[in-house]
Order: sequence, then C-alpha cells, then structure tokens
Amino acid sequence: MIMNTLRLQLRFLVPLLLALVATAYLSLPLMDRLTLKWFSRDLNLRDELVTNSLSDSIADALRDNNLERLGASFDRVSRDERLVAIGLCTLANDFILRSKAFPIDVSCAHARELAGHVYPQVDIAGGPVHVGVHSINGPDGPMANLALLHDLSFAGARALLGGGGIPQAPDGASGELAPLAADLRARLRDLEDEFRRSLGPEREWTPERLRSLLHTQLRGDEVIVVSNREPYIHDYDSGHIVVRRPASGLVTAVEPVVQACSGTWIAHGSGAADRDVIDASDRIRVPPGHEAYTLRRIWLSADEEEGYYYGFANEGLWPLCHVAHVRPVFREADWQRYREVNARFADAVVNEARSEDPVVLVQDYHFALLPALISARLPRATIITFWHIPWPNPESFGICPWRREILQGMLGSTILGFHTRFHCKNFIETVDRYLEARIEHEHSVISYKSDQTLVESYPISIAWPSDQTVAAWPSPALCRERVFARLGLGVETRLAIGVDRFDYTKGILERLNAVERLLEKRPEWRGRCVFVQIAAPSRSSLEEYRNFQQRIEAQSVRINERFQSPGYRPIVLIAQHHEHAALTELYRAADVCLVTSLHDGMNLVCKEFVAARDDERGVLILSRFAGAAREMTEALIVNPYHVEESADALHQALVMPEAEQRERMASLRMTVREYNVYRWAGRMLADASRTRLRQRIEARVERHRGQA
Ligand code: GDG
Repeated sequence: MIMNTLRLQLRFLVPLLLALVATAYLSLPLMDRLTLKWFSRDLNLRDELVTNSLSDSIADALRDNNLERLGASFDRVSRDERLVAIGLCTLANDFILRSKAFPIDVSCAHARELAGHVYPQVDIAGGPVHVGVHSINGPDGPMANLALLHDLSFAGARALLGGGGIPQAPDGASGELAPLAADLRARLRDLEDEFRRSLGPEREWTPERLRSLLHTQLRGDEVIVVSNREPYIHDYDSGHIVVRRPASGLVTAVEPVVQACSGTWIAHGSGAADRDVIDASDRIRVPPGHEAYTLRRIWLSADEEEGYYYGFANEGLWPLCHVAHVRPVFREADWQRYREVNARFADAVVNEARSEDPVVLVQDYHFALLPALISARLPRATIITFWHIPWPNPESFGICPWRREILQGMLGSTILGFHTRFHCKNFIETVDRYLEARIEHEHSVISYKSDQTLVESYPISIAWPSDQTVAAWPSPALCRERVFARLGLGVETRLAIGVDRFDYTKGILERLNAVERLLEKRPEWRGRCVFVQIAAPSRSSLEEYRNFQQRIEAQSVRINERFQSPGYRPIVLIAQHHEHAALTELYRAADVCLVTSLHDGMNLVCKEFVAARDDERGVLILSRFAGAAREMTEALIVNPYHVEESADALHQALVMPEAEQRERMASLRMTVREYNVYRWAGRMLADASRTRLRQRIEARVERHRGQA
C-alpha cells in the first residue's frame, strides 16, 4: 500500500519536479533573453528611423562645418524620441557633438562596445539604458557614428536584468508547462503595453513614417489588401475608356497604405471596361499614370453579386450593424452566395501570395468569413481585418441566423479592428454570448480554438493634405464665387452643405427636417439660408434605397414649395457623383457642414471638411452617433433624431462669430491632422509587426519546451 502510494506519488511528482526545474531553467534566463531581444529589436528599429531622419542634416553640418543647428536638433530629437542622449563621433572615436545629458564617463569607444545592449551600469535615467551606434554615410562611405541612448527605466531591472521574480509553478497536478506559455504571453504583453506607454506622445504620422515602418518593422513583408470595392473603376464614356474613383470612405482610407508599400489590392472588378484593361492574370498597375501597386480584379456573376453584395452584405449585415430602423433581410440563397464569394476571394489571396506569411488586410463586412478561410490555408499569415461599420450589441446581432459562422470567420483574424472602443466592447460581448471562447479583457484578446485575435480600436481618418496640395487649391473666396455662380445664389446667402452616399444611415431626412424647422422657427433665415445636399447614388438597385431616395426627393420638393420665393429655394438636392476637386470646392465655399448620421462607423466627410478649411472658417455640425464625434468634440454635436436640437445647432452655426469659428476649427484641424490615416494604418501595422515577433518568440519557446 505504502509502496503503491509512493509509486503513485513518484509517478506524479517526478514529472512535476522535472517540469519545475525545466520551468525555472527555461523561464528565467529565457524570459530575460527574449524580452531583452524583444526590446533591443524594437529600439534598434527606432534607432534606424532616428538615424535616417538625422543623417542628411548631419552630413550637411559636417560638410559645412556648422554644428550649432545640429545641437538643437539633437536636443529636440532626444525629447521626441524619448532618448536619454545622442552623441556624434568621428570614425576615430572622438566626440564631434553630444547632447547635454550624454554621460560624461561614456566615451565614443565605450559606446561602440556597448552597442546593441542594455546596460544597468549606465544608470543615468533612473534605470537601465539601451545603447545603439549607427553609421552616418556620405557619398564616399561612412563619415561618422551616431550613438543613441534609450531610457529603459520603465521596464526595470525586474524584467530585463535577471531579477525577474519567481517563475510561476505549473498549476494543477498535470505537471504540464502550458501555464508557462500563457504566463509568458501575458508577461510579454504587459511589457509591450508598458513599452508603448513609455514612448509618450506620438510624433506625427506621415506617408514617410508609414513607409519607414513598413520597411523596417515589416522588413518588406508582403502586403495584400482585400476589399469588395475597387479603388479604380474603368468604364466607357461615349466609346472611350474612362477611369473613375468610387465614392467610398474605405477607398479614401486604404489607398495611401497600399501605395506606400506597393502591395497588391484584390477587389471585385465592377466597371464595364474593367476587363479591357487588365493583363492575362486579371491584374493592372494603378493609379493610372503613377503606377504604384497592383490591382487584381475578381469577376462576379450577376447572381453572385446579387446574393453576396446586395443581398447578404447590404440587405443583411449593413442594417444589422447600423441599427437604423431598417429591418435586415436574411435569405438562405444570399448566405450561400456570400460563402462562395468569400471562398473565391480566399483562393485569390492564396494565389497572389508570394510568401507563406503575408500581411493580409481584409476590409469590411463583405468578408466576415475570409479571415478564417485564409488562416486555414496560410496559417502563418498575419490577418488584419478592419470592420468599417459599427458593431451592434449582442441582442441586435443575435437575430442573424448565421451569427456563429460570422463570428468564427472573423476570429480567424490576427487583429480585428473597429473605429471605437465601444464597437470593440460590443464585439467582445457578442463573442462571449454566442461562442465558447476565452477572453482576456485586460489585453482585449480572444482565444478561439487555436487562434488568438487582438480586438483593438483604430479610428480611421483621411490623408492630411500636403502643403503642395493646399497651395494648388483655389482660395475659399474663389471657391465660394464659383459655387455661388453655379447654383445661382446671392452673395449674402449663407450656405450649409451635406455630402454623402445616398444612404438611409446618413440622416439626410433628419437634416432636411432640421432645415425646415429652422425656417419655421426663425423666419429671418428664409431667403437667406440655402442647404445643398450632394448625394452620390449608391446601391440603387435595392428597393430600400430607391424608396429612400424617393422620400428624400419628395421631402425636398415639399420644403421648397413651402419656403421658396422668387429666385430662392432653400434646398438644393444634387443626386450625382462628384469629383474630389468639386467636393473640396464645395467644402471651402460653405459656412456650415452638416453630418447627421443616425449611426456611422466613423464618417470621413466631417474630416474632409475640416481638412479643406485652412482659412479656419466654417462650422461643423456632427451627429453624436458617428464614430467621429468621439474625437471631434469642438464640432456642434447633435442628436439627429432631435429636430429642435439640430435646428438650434444650425442657427448657432449660422450666427457663430468668426473668432469662435476659428478657435473651434483650429482645434479640429489639429485633431484630424494628428489622427490621420497614416496613424490608423501605422498603429495597425505596428501591432501586426509586434504580433509577428511575439509569435516567433512563442514558437521558439514551444521548441525549447519540446527539447526540455
Ligand atoms: C464606411 C463607413 C467610415 C461622397 N460622395 C462623393 C464622394 N464621397 C466620398 C466622401 C468620403 C466618402 O465618400 C464617404 O465616407 P464616409 O466615411 O462618410 O462613409 P461610407 O462610404 O459609408 O464609409 C464610415 C468609412 O467606411 C471608412 O471607414 O467612416 O463610417 O460607413 O470620402 O468624400 N466621393 C466622390 N464623389 C462623390 O460624389 N469622389
């Protein structure tokens, strides 16, 4: 009996002890080595960026022997990049220049010895310091070395220097090492969060910074974009082929990314002339005339388009996610087409992929099933899915007959992005309600089967116009003159505008009601205020959309009949697609821009309006139900369902003093400039690069475990 118990205990204890020893052996030094490498790699990449951005001015300063300005930029870069100090050394290891905080006891030679490492003894920042030394090259080769010292005090000796605490024993009696992996994962994430926080306020995101990130952090990894809508549509116009840009927020946002990394964009070829311009593999280089990336077109039959696009995506998921009082329609046949088309796009991704671990950017609600389909065939791919529309609460989503399949499909993503934290929270709660998944709320990570998905908010935006772009715009006064002449408006008229796809979620009806109420309540605006609505035709083959368009037309006619006078109509409805330049002209001509969505993922029109107003004039009225309302708090925020509130806001906007307009607009412009589309993409891609690195570390831990 005793022997039996002992044997049993030994059978149980020996593996457990072995596991503990293995854990202790593996975890401490390995953890520290891994985290050290982790941070070193990140810092080396940051160093490369700093070196790149400084190298021209250093080369110029050395050539002209003018170091004064360089000293100031060293101090500024130190502050921005959270560097402890910067030093510039000759190739013979003498200092040319060093920032004020450069430690007196660290020579150039010493810095070179320390390069690439974390050193506790260089304790000038209240903690350990990472040292990097990078070569500055001139036309004839290396000219000098740049020594960059990073503060690592946030990570502390605990994580990086071997004081890492007691490794957690495997819990339970199984003796398995699985908890270690989970622990390691959690700890890496904690450190990552701390690291991100430690970097402080961000530098501005620019196309160059995005390109640098793609080149350094993703080291030229392959990037593939998938969306339903193509960025360029080839059509026939009087027998000639013309290229059109679709009215779509998604295209506006994603194109700068794919341009920056010359990737491949896979999309439905929807133009009448699309087939006449592609090569034998259905590809074409775009943008026309400035070829920067490949567009691969997928052809859909009328039946496929009907079921997948109009049916399931736009009559089912669109109203389901927007909760805008239009009933979702779910048909079995549409669902089948949706599944088939998602499978066809998955084939195209696999077909286009030149590596086994591409970064795939899946765009929007047309492709909920695609992430899992890609992940099954390219398990090493990093799949970033961005959901451009809102995510509803679990009860609302629950009416979808295929809710589990949709969620399972989306959880094939490595990263799942929404515009706001609120949409992320709704999604996580929906998964919690309908699937057996493990949710780490602290890190916003869902584990489902063998996949892990980071659910994160990435507020989308626009590309902030460059100085050259702005310089090429006609002045606001000229824009006003042209628009007023075209519409036959008197010079004293106050102009309010709306620009949207013709969609029932955009609150166009509510906007018209607000204008009507204003004219009712405040007769002084009759004859003096005109509201122009640009409504780009959209999904017109759906009955719901046709009915909506008719209602808007009828409402405009009714309001006009009620308030018009000779030479005056309060509402101008222009149901036509416009070129971007025409929209910019209108934005610059307007006194007020109305964005009154009943529910909107983000809304880019409000950001475009603000970006167009370098004169810091004009007032934005913004629905509180647009994602943008969370960032653009200096707009007049309204509840579009509350007609009195919206009418009052319109009045307030029309009488707002110039100084207040300026104040609000300047602040809005700062927000949109900072939270631009490059930041949206950059944050997502930086998270993807961190995830890729973490996966590599985890794979290495797995291998160590296998060997232990
Ligand atoms: C979805 C989400 C999210 C409009 N008319 C014309 C035209 N537009 C352009 C605008 C703007 C875009 O279309 C509309 O963007 P939104 O963001 O307002 O809306 P959605 O198309 O519904 O986009 C939305 C967006 O995805 C991005 O994630 O913000 O919440 O619903 O860029 O300028 N463009 C042209 N002619 C027009 O007549 N060229």
